Amino acid sequence: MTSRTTIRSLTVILGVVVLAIGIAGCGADRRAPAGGNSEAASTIRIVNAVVPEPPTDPASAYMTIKNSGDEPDRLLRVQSDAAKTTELHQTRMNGAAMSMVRIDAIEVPARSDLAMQPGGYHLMLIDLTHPLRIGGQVTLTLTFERAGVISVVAPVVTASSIGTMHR
Ligand SMILES: [Cu+2]
Repeated sequence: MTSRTTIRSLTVILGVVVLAIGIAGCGADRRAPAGGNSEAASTIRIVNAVVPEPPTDPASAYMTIKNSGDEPDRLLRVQSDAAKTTELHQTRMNGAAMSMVRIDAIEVPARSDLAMQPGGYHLMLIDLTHPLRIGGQVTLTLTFERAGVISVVAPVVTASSIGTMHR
């Protein structure tokens, strides 16, 4: 599909931009327990984390971030064992055309849920370290401004179960 090719080249361009900006600070040392879906004693909880099986590199990841606290929080960065680079992305409408852009952070308002889903926020896993197949798992380590580091394990699921990628 040509749209996929477009996405691919866009991703390459974005990757170059990221390299140019230079993301430092990729050394999350504090490892939160990766227990399926959530993190105890935190105002931030991650549920429904999934990675639709990608036809090729890159892959995307979706989840819902639940903030039970009285303060907003911000997802600042994500690392994964499955990809050399993980970016925060947002799909936007540009007139009739859809495109995705890399964003610096995802704001999670107080006492609310933020759903990452096709057509909106998502994570982009670029330069996969191994092929992602249905039934596999991806560990995602998320760094929040207030809640700190939270790890989740996202199963690789059929792409159709979450809708078309990047739409
Ligand atoms: Cu993307």
